[in-house]
Amino acid sequence: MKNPVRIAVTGAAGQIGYALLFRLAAGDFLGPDQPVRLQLLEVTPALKALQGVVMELADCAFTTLADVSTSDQAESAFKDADFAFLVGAKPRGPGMERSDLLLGNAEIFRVQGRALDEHAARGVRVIVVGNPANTNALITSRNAPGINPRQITAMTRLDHNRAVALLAARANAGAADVRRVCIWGNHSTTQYPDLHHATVSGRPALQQVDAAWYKDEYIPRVAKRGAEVIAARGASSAASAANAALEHMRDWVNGTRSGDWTSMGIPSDGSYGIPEGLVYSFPVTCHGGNYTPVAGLDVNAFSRERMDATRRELEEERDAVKQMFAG
Ligand code: NAX
Repeated sequence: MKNPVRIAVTGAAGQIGYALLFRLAAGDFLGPDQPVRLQLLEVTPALKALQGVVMELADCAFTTLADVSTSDQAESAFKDADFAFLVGAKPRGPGMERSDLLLGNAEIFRVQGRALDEHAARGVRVIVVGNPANTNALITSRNAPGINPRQITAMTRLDHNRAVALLAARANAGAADVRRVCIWGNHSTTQYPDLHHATVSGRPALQQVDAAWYKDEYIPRVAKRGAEVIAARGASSAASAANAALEHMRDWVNGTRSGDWTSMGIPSDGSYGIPEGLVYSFPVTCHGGNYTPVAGLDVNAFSRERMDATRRELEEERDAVKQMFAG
């Protein structure tokens, strides 16, 4: 057995936390030979509920779970962390404007960015799940000057997976037959699921579905799938979100499959006209523990319009939380 790696998870007593922790502990992330230490962060009132989750983790007798610690202090949860899943965030309450949500969560990620900067391993890889995920990732990064901004990413993998699944169903194919779907932009309803480069069973996806369905049904349905789940389940996506977070991190570490890519919210390198540093979802390939945005894709007028709309929303979010950036 190897030395344990340290995985910090925030919002660990929440519903995504409940779906995520058992998979991390079972070795679904780093494999059956890699023990993990889970370092769980919650707000003080949720620590009791978290103890119940810790008991259940113990009751699984996972051979890959070396240790579990809990805390309401970010410094303690992020100590020497190799990976951090930033899931915890304030939900949007009744009567709350999007701007209130932005600022309320901005404070959480400002504090956590500082704590990561001071206490996490220098090579820590971070995924921000808590909404608004892209902008929270930007705030985290802007408060962690000692960590390479490329190591702080936002989750759009759930949107990506939804896009793959809905395309596969329409084309009477399986998810494994679908390649090169991508999500551009924000994890919000302005996101742009792009099928112009996608294939199903090796043939262009847009030759297998009609253009009106793509534009009028598919794009809005992927973007609003979260609301569809809430309407049916009475609660927001949890197991699928946990799965997506795990796959985002696993592909980052182990690589994307040959001939395919995935979608990750990453600081823009300036390509495709997206301002440098904005945390925007791009198609990426992962190899050797690193990710690389896919370069040189053709962007037609249809795509350009949508990529710019979601870019504008992210710029507005960034401008609304600027006071949270250090320095
Ligand atoms: P829950 O409300 O079930 O759990 C959130 C947990 O975070 C709570 O237990 C809460 O006590 C904790 N928390 C709040 N502030 C904290 C802080 N400062 N430090 C540590 N813990 C804190 O929400 P859940 O359904 O688990 O969703 C978590 C977040 O993921 C939400 O912001 C949600 O909007 C977001 N999502 C993001 C998705 C994405 O694709 N990026 C999809 C799924 C999900 O909606």
